[in-house]
Amino acid sequence: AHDGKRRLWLKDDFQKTYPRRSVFSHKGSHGKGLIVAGSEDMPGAAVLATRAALRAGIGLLSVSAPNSAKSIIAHHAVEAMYDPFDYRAQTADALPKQLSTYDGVAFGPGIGRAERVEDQLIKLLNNTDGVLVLDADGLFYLNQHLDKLSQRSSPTILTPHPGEMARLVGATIKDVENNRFEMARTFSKTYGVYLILKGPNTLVTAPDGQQWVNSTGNPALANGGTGDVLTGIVLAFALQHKRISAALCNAVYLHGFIADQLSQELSVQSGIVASDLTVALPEALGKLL
Ligand code: NPW
Ligand code: AMP
Ligand code: MG
Repeated sequence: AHDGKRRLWLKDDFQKTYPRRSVFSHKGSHGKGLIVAGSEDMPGAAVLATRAALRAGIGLLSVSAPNSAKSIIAHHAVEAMYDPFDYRAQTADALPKQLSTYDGVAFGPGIGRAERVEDQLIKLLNNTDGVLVLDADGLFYLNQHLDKLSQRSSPTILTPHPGEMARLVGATIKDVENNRFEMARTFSKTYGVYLILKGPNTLVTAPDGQQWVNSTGNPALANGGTGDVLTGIVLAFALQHKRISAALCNAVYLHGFIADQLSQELSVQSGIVASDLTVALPEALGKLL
């Protein structure tokens, strides 16, 4: 049921809220972000998130990845910088100073599920002053540390698919799918987070319980890496919009819209891969403005 606190997010909303650049702006004006992503087995997830954040207009981007992945990522995303600091290997006291130079951090795509990942998650939750985006393996250990979410004073954004959401709340995927509106609202309000519950008609929920349903996207997105692309767009938009909720609705809207444009042009819903989305982003954005 529509209770006045939930509505569709449409092209008109996108146009009204998308930030235009000032002629006096410089790279420092459009957000300084850090993406912690990738591992030896999954460098591609970091490539996708990185390329997406760059295409989504982030001002300055650094990437933290293990050395085994770094050169691969750098090859595919030359505009990013590569943080010499491997957050997986450093001690806790070294972390906050480094982190304070970023307006926002995205943590999780392709990092795997080693014990170090849980340690890093705790450090990020305790020490990040700016926007924090948690996705993929960055969500894996979060169900043990939900209490730390409420203690954060700056925006926290979670981007689970139904499988990840089920783990977060200790429910089955079926429960999530049958109760998505209520489950998302209760979760966001309880822990004070922005939640992007992915899937067809992705649902964005703000910490106050307001909800927006996305109207773009199609099964062309139903293959590996598209969520990693969304994470990059989410970070970049969160650092450029005035309101976080508009940033997230626009990120999800654009992500789906790119897929819709590509499937229309090619008359297919398969064979479009995640990296195609990053290449097609600027042209799709141009059609929305
Ligand atoms: P089932 O069994 O498949 O039907 P995981 P992941 C379920 C990285 N990647 N609706 C699913 O269900 C990511 O960044 C790297 C309902 C299963 O139970 C992560 O770091 C790539 N259920 C890592 O891989 C490209 C859904 O959730 C569970 C659902 C693991 O991420 C690929 C699977 O979730 C990938 O992005 C849905 N829409 N979606 C690369 N090129 O480097 C999923 N499920 O175990 O967290 O696995 O999402 O693949
Ligand atoms: P992930 O599972 O993290 O790779 O994220 C998958 C992305 O693709 C999310 O943004 C989903 O909303 C989107 N997606 C997956 N399947 C569909 C579908 N059938 N229709 C629309 N969007 C989808
Ligand atoms: Mg994912």
